[in-house]
Amino acid sequence: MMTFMILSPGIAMTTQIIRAVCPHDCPDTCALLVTVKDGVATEVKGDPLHPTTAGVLCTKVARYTERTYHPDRLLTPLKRVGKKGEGKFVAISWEEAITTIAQRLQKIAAKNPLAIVPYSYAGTMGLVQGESMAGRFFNKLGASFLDRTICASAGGAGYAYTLGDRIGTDVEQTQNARLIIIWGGNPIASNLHFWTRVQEAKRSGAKIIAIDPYRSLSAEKCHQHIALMPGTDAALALGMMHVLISEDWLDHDYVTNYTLGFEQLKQRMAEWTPERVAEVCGITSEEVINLARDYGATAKRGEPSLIRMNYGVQRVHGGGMAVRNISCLPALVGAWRHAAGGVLLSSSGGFVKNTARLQGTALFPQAGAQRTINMTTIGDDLLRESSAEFGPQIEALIVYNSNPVAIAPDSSKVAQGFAREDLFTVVLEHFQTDTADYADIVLPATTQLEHVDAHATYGHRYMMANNAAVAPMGEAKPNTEIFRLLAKAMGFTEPCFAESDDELGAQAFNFDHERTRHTNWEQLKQQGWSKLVMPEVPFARGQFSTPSGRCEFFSQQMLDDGLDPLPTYIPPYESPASNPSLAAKYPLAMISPPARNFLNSTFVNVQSLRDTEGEPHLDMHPQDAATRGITQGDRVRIFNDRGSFEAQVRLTDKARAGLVVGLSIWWKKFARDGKNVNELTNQRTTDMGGGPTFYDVLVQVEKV
Ligand SMILES: Nc1nc2c(c(=O)[nH]1)N[C@H]1C(S)=C(S)[C@@H](COP(=O)(O)OP(=O)(O)OC[C@H]3O[C@@H](n4cnc5c(=O)[nH]c(N)nc54)[C@H](O)[C@@H]3O)O[C@H]1N2
Ligand SMILES: Nc1nc2c(c(=O)[nH]1)N[C@H]1C(S)=C(S)[C@@H](COP(=O)(O)OP(=O)(O)OC[C@H]3O[C@@H](n4cnc5c(=O)[nH]c(N)nc54)[C@H](O)[C@@H]3O)O[C@H]1N2
Ligand code: SF4
Ligand SMILES: [Mo]
Repeated sequence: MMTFMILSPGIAMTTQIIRAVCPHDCPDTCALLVTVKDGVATEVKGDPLHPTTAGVLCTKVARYTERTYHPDRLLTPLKRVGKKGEGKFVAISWEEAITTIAQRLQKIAAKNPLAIVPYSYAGTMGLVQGESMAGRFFNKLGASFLDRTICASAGGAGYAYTLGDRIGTDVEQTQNARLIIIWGGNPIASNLHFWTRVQEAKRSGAKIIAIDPYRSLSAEKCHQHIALMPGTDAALALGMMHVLISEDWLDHDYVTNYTLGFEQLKQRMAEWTPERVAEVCGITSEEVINLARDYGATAKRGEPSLIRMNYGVQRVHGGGMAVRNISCLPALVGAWRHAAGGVLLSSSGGFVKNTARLQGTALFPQAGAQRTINMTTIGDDLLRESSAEFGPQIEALIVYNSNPVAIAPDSSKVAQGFAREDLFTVVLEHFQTDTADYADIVLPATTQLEHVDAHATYGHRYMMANNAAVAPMGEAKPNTEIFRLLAKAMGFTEPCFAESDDELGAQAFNFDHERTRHTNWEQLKQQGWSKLVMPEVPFARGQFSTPSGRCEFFSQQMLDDGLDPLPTYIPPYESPASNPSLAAKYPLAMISPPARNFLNSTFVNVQSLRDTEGEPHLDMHPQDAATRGITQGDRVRIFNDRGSFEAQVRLTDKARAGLVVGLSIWWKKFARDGKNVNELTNQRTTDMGGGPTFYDVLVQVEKV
């Protein structure tokens, strides 16, 4: 922290620069420098010295002070006075809020604590304001566990079966790759600092290929764009493997020494001819063959190829298998021999955390029954009665760091669940979101500028520390403090409930490991960030953290878990090929990837950012529009058996024929019809990991 006095005529102002971290669910986890003048944050900038941030922030966070000092910030606890969902509240004191909540939870817990469910995700990715004190509270209570699947669990499972921990190519190597495949990601919107390095690679001659059903902002700027149908990536990877094997682009030495099950893979791949794959994916067989040849030839030249695999491939029935199949590719051609070669899905597996201590795992009652609720199916689960199979009906839901009424699939079910009069709902928030409208009690939480935190990330390899820059706004409190107060009111006396945020920050990472030993919490707070000490080329000699230590083309664990042990293709639940009768009614596939100026549903209420996005849009191919009598700018209704929402049509061949795209995630209350795209998405889960299938949806579109 740097403090200096600036003397302007007549007034002495203190100006401080505070080291902070962007808390949002974004792989870049930027290092921030916050300028504070007389206790007010006046500017948020990227740290120029942090290698991956390099002084640049996205437009959303460059305007962070607009969010922190937003006139709609929640500044006092609120009690609902209107109907659920109506949004009518009155201010109450913290004392009344905490007492009301504690009494209600005590009553429910006395019958069965499993009827109480936490609901949280990555509104902040901080390890302190995420699941530290909250985890302790729910563990001590003996509440239901929440399976936090809404984003990355399908791919996490597919990656783990194949390669082990979520460790991949270091993003700081990107510019050295000679071939970069951006597979199911739109980095200009959602991984900006990776994209900067892609541009650098491009300038020095690298070939850049995007694989995406939609010509996204990023796909548009690549040398090649392969626009396959959603949910068919696993098949494309099988086709690539077929060509790599049949045309012998293999690194035989790498395959022999560092992989498992090549002979079985070879047999299986014989079935996946480029013609068959082309048919499944809705592309040409030349596209399949040439992609494999580009990939194989890069390796044969001794050059690194990098696959940046992202979330677009995971949000479908076979999302886990897609990640698994793609993860097999680098080992076949030996791409892992290069620092800039391989695949980057997530870097999160590199961090050494003290999760059990931080979250108080040992506090869970020894004799207590356990139950896990999958956050993806919260709609159905809120509507379930008690049963032997399900356990007790959900009676209380404590929501923090998430906005389920807007972001969870099959939204009308979610809203119906939240509207249950007998459900007790508490929402910890910065703003009166769609979810907060359904709360019995709303509690005002602090933002990143107002609290302490420690951050791991999924896009780079730096541990990060966030110092509080300013005092809490109004009566807002950090999540940790709110759970501390609740713990006290519930009579939890363990010393861990008294630990300060700084103590929690100090516990977040295990600093007694070869990756972390070079630093400690005090240093991290002063310096802001510190890189994990890890091999530059992690898998040059295998050393995968799978049971065999190899890249597992054949996985016994998958067989044991009831899955196909070899790479295969699992079709979408909803596609013309997999469900022709459904497609007769709803012929168009719909995807809803993030809009550039929003972060999931965060920032939708920041006027300047919302103005840039305009209103909810649907991108539609001119052919699909013509057959429906739809013209540019028309208001349309998008619908299926689960629900409908309205949007303004943009005719564009960015959406391939047969596909519509609704960039997301809008707050329902900012849409003219009070609805968003999740009215149409479904609660069915992925092949592995229990993840959501947001991009596995058939719809019909009509002019309003
Ligand atoms: N600006 C911004 N940044 C964000 C977010 C945000 O909301 N806004 N969200 C954050 C979060 S939570 C996450 S998880 C990440 C997401 O990170 P990414 O997955 O990198 O980002 P997206 O922008 O979602 O890109 C997904 C792309 O996949 C495409 N896609 C959809 N279905 C398929 C498919 O079946 N196959 C293939 N190959 N592609 C498909 C979409 O058209 C889209 O262009 O981004 C994070 N960063
Ligand atoms: N249709 C469709 N739906 C999707 C997706 C999609 O691509 N399409 N993407 C999915 C993905 S990848 C994800 S990750 C989820 C994201 O879903 P969520 O994790 O729910 O993310 P957000 O919508 O950003 O909501 C986070 C909320 O946390 C609040 N918050 C932030 N910091 C704090 C804090 O310190 N304390 C408290 N109490 N609150 C805080 C913010 O104000 C915000 O309202 O959405 C999923 N939903
Ligand atoms: S949202 Fe992502 S790119 Fe933007 S400042 Fe945060 S970490 Fe950086
Ligand atoms: Mo996500």
